[in-house]
Amino acid sequence: MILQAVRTDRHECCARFSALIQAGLLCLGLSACSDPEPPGTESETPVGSPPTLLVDHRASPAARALWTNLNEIRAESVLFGHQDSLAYGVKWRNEAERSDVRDVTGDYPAVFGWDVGNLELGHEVNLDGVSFEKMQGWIKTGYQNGSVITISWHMNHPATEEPAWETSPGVSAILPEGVAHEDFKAYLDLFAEFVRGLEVKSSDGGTELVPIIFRPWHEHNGDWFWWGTRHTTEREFIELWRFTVDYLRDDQQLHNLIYAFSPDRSRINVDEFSADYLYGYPGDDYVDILGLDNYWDLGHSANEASVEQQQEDFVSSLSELVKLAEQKFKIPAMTEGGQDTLFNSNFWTEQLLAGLMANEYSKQIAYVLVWRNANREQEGKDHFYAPYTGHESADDFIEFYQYPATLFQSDLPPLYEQK
Ligand code: BMA
Repeated sequence: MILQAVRTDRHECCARFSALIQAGLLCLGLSACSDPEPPGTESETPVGSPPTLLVDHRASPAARALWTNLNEIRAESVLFGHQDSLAYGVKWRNEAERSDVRDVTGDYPAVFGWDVGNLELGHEVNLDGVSFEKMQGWIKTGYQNGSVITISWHMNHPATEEPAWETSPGVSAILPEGVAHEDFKAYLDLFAEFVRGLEVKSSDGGTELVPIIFRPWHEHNGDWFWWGTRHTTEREFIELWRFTVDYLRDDQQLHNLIYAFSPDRSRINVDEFSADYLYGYPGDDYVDILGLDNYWDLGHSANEASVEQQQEDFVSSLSELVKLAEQKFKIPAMTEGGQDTLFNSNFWTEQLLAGLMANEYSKQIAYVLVWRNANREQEGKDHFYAPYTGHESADDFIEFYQYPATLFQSDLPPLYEQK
């Protein structure tokens, strides 16, 4: 039964899966294979268009191309990403076209991460002081130069306007029956307005919205955000995720979003990876990218395991993530992470690259995004994940940059064109 329900486009699209299909290993109990089309969407896909594999069956051609191309090139390469890269660095701010990554390597990241926390409060700058207007400009430039854009959201609570880290109340207040549901929808409306501002010229002479890998409600398996465990039940979390997707896709009609799910590694036992990883999983119809936030195995201050054990766990986490993603026809990615302040000067080759290149599975991770380089003067502390000029790990980072499999902006093939 299930085999009969497999849509042929899935076969055609992913040559990498065909060997498995021939071997009879696929589609045994995988819900992605049997998920029904939402009513009325299949017929709207123009004949001859690329196969639709995304949460949004009406995703824009550029968004579909991005997913398909990322899925293809991950076999050979891994894209390097950096949060807030163009907005500030450890020793600079408000300088056009600068990035600590570029200062060290001469190249920009292949993935630019941004966060829209505080957009919902009507602020002009995000929770880390980045102007939303400038962010829109950087997103467009990053896209026009061929890089990938991803957005996370440290959302204040709609009922209290308290920061993401203020854990009370949890999610129930903002679900459809909750007292703050309309406030929550108003937050999503502001996000939709921001996204609609990401309009660029398309190759056919019209306009289109920059494709965005949207990563809401991250690290929900931890207890540090109000949408996390202890403040929100698993059922509530799933409802929250599905509502968010349904609202942005169907009510707001945004068709440039690719949805990434990203639990935190610290709350996953690598020996029980799938079971722990899938806590709060909203279903294959609601997720395009299986992400993992991993600071834990890369020298997190609270991790008491030996360096060797952490590296072993790092490899396991990446490998298990890839296996799970491939079963589900999703793209695996390390959506956030790194080593705060880079105290190992060989971090890039000894830890990150060694982990990524460890085996045939870990090599299939599509991208890695390291977190932001806080401005030392403005924030009064050291909190950075990419090296800056003169930092002890800069030479090692150049080695990471030069390694053939790591892709930075100038290495990228056209990601937004369907082949
Ligand atoms: C955290 C830290 C905070 C920051 C937040 C949102 O990991 O970097 O300083 O405010 O992310 O970017």
